[in-house]
Amino acid sequence: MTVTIVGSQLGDEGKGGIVDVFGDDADVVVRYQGGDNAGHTVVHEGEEYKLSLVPSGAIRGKVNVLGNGCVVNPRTLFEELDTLRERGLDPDVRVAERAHVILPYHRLLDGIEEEVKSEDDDEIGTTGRGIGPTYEDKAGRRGVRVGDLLDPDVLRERLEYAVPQKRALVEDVFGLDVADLDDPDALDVDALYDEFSEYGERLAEEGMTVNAGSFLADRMADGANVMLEGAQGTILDIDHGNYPYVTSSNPTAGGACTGTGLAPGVVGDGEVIGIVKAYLSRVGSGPMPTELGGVPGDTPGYDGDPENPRTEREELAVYIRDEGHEYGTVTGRPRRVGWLDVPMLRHAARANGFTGLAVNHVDTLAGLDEVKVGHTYTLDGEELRTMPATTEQWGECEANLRTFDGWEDADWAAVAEEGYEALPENARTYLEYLEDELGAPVYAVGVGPGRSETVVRE
Ligand code: 2SA
Ligand code: MG
Repeated sequence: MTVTIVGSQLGDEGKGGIVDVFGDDADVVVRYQGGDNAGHTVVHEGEEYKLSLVPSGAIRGKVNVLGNGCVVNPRTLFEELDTLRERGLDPDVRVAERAHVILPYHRLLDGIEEEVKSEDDDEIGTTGRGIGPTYEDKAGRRGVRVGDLLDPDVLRERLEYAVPQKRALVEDVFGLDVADLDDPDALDVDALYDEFSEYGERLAEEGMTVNAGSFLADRMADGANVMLEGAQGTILDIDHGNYPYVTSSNPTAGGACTGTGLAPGVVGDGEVIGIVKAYLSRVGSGPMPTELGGVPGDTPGYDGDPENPRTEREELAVYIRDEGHEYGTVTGRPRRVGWLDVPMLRHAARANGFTGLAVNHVDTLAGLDEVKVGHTYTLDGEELRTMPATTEQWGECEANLRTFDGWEDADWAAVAEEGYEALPENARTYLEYLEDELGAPVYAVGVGPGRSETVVRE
């Protein structure tokens, strides 16, 4: 049996808390896409752990797999493993031999390209981890795979092919002098070979590499429950998201098959749980039809000065941002916030085939008189129930809002203890609207950051 956890919006939906709740039954936790761009905080037995690559199951004594759809930075991998070991844990993490390796030049190129685009204000706002350039090399058939690290001759051959191309790109296309770079070794075959063949030795010594598909199929044949943990979200999906403001992988449920080697029927036979934040937040660039405004520097006419009269919408945005702690984990920059975007969610429900929903941050909206959602869009005088295919069209969509009566604040831990029926009635009306629109039942409701603040529906 598999359970796939997918973000239905733009990342930061609170997947971690839900993984926590549903992960108990899992024997194996698998990531199927992305790399160390997936910062999550896990609280376990009173201890807080910050991870960006290693699946959260590592903290709970599960078997963890980084699937072939992932891009793996061995520096981050071993740093996170060493930190967990120093803290007394014994993480069991396997890495797919087919997964691609993030090399220092990928990070370098990620940074350079963002810098170049920012001159025209066109940057994506990437996490700078080299994710995009690594997937580019994968598609361009010039990547280095985890399995290649175990074979020094192959590793050298791959580097000798790729590195001169990267060097030419840096020097001839971007006009930079490699000697002036912070890390000139990022483009030095020998230095890369030395460092990365050592990672290969360590992977081999610790017996960490696997043929992911058969490893997982064998475990399932023995009765294991597998949790497939998506990172980022549907609207950041390279195919189904708002291109080009996307990550370079497939967070959607299809990625759980291609990124692990489990067949579509296997994943489709299990649960696919869509994680929804009860409103919308966004880091980085791109349209947001239900945006409330109020991010200093991003919102025309608002400079962040609290003395400045704000519009009511901006006030509300600032309120929700603070209540929901919507500030970037890494940079601390304020996230853009808006009302729930239901056409976006209908798109996500279709693309992923959600069998259930988990709705988070229901407590954040408590205390508001009214809660709104973008129910449909208007584009060129026509009403749309789902997202258009181009980001330009999406940017022209006007959200048609629907208003719900707000719900009062509550003792959320007590509500979680008591169960779904203990939620304020107006909150349940809101959740039931979502069930109807998305054609999937609400399995869980997040009413706070802790595990004890998740309402699990029986
Ligand atoms: P990249 O670095 O190439 O993946 O960046 C491309 C775009 O994808 C966005 N992006 C993210 N947005 C929100 N959350 C992200 N990660 C979460 C975190 C983890 C999660 O809390 O860090 O929710 O699973 C994430 N990763 C990438 C990025 O802002 C660019 O818009
Ligand atoms: Mg996050």
